[in-house]
Amino acid sequence: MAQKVIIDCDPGIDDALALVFAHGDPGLDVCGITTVAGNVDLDKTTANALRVRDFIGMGDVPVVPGSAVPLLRPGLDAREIHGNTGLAGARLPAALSGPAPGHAVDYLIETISAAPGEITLVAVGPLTNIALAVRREPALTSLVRDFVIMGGSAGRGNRTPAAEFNILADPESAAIVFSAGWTVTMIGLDVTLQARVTAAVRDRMRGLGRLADDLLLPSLAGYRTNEPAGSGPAGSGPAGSGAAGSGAAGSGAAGSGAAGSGAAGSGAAGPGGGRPAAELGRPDDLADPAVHDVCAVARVTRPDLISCVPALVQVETAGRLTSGMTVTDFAAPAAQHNAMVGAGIDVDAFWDLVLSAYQRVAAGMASQ
Ligand SMILES: [Ca+2]
Repeated sequence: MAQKVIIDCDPGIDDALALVFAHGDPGLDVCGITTVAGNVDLDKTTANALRVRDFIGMGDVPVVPGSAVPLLRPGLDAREIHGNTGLAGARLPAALSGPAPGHAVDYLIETISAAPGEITLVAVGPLTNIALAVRREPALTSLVRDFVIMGGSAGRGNRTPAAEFNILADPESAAIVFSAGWTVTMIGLDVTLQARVTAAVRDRMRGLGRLADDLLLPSLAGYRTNEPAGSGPAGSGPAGSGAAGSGAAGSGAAGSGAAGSGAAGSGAAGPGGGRPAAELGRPDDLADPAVHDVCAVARVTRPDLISCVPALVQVETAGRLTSGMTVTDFAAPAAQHNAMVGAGIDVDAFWDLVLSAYQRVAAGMASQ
């Protein structure tokens, strides 16, 4: 039986590609989509989720808007990567209907509580909605079947040298989520930068009709041209992040022990093979973009494709240069582990899986 998932997202090009994948994969049953401010503002992430939903024929899956701003900090977006609309290049018609009533946090609590142990929650944007949900209903951590995020990195970041965008955008929420008492499956840059859209992958997308011509290919092209040259020495965001709200949180959550983690992180490449450890955290490159969020959804339906290593992950909220860093300690005692950290991915099998899901979606669209 297909696994029920709720996808909390901030579309965003790779979010859109992840929604299409989730819809097309026979192992997944998308029962809801919640939105959060992230790549672009909440109105746009919600509108984009609705447009993608209707374009690919996901029926009446509810799209429920959530948090418009991070817990403590001013909003941080990624328009330079995803375009001003959030779906640069895509040519999607207007949505057929509006968002569902209510707030994402209520929806998450109500829906997950109504089906204990059945629903896997996949969060592929900043973790604001999830933090609010577990604060309001702490039992949520034991009511989900599983909890998977795209975010973080055991190595280096992409938006800053230390931090990945989803975590950097709302580090206090991420700190709450990682210390909530559940196991977070963290599919971060260590995995996602391995699964790139090469020219060969794009070739395999051709022939998928409107799905490819109006969404997949043009948005990937927009994504590529909008990608910052973040690999330069200065990195991209010189951490306007750090200053903002750091002292405020008193988020004892993050705690102390950063010790030793850096070193361990780089050693963890092993399990899935893949690139040498030194390359795992390298920033996105211009030629072959990564599709981060798709990897997190793939882990839900095919856990065998993405290997994970248990660890203690703590989120830096007070760092001057390292705010939003997911400090990953693979050497922590097992009793302290709060995460399964993605390390390796079978790239060929991943693309076979994703492209066959896209084929299913394209066939469904063609028959309408
Ligand atoms: Ca996202």
